[in-house]
Amino acid sequence: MPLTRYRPCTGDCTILGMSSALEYTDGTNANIDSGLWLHHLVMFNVGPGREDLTCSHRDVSLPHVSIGATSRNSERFFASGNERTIGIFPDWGVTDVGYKIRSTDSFASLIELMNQNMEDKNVYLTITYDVVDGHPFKDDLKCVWFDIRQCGSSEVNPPKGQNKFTVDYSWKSTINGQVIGSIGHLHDGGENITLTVDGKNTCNNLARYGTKPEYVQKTAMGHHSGGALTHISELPACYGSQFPLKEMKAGQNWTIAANYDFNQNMGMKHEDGDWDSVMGIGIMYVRIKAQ
Ligand SMILES: [Cu+2]
Repeated sequence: MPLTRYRPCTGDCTILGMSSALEYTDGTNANIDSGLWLHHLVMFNVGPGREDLTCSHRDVSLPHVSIGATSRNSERFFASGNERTIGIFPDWGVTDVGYKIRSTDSFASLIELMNQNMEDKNVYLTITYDVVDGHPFKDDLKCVWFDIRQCGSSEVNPPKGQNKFTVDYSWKSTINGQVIGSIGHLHDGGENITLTVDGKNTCNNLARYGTKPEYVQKTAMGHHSGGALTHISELPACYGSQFPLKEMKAGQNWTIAANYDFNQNMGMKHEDGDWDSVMGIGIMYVRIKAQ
């Protein structure tokens, strides 16, 4: 479901952080324990000068087409799965840069929600911004989107008969900058996401399961009833000392690897017993120095 043409401010502003959630009409949390999933939210910024670096070499990029744009006039800058990662740059120790929104920008989103109940439910998708007016900082942030099915559906079918496997994607950098941190997205069964630069590891997002009660189902529900009851509840961001190699230079080779092991944590299953498709996404925020 695409949603287009909204923004957190009129005129210029700067985003310092973001998160997303689902709420019932009375403001309470709508989550897996009551059968409600924030399956995916992908946010795009559309406007002159916007470019999605990891897809702009493609004439057609599916996610961008889906919101009525292209990878040469829009860029993905935030996403959330049901783990509902909070990315707030000052919490990462970075207080002098943010993502600059211009008066010519507008936002669009791809949204997929899931209700495992037999009856309809009314919920709100919420997006929370930490935002300041204007452009108080000299530098800007660029978002670099890593994806095991890049410029496509983001979904990969697990290799038949394999419970343990890795899916990866590499990108040759076209920019110079400094990474301030990264967030990621995995599906159930995912162990971790690693990011490497020229073969050297620089981030390991370890998935945690069932660390909050709202991520544990009491009974199996709906069409995924063959799968697990305990789901990914946290995929912590990489920043600071957990992201040791911060320099991004044109020509470097950056790789994301999503490691899955259904023997450790069950994935989602179809009614026919096959594992559901999986994802591996890394969203890296890179400081671009003012000229
Ligand atoms: Cu997903």
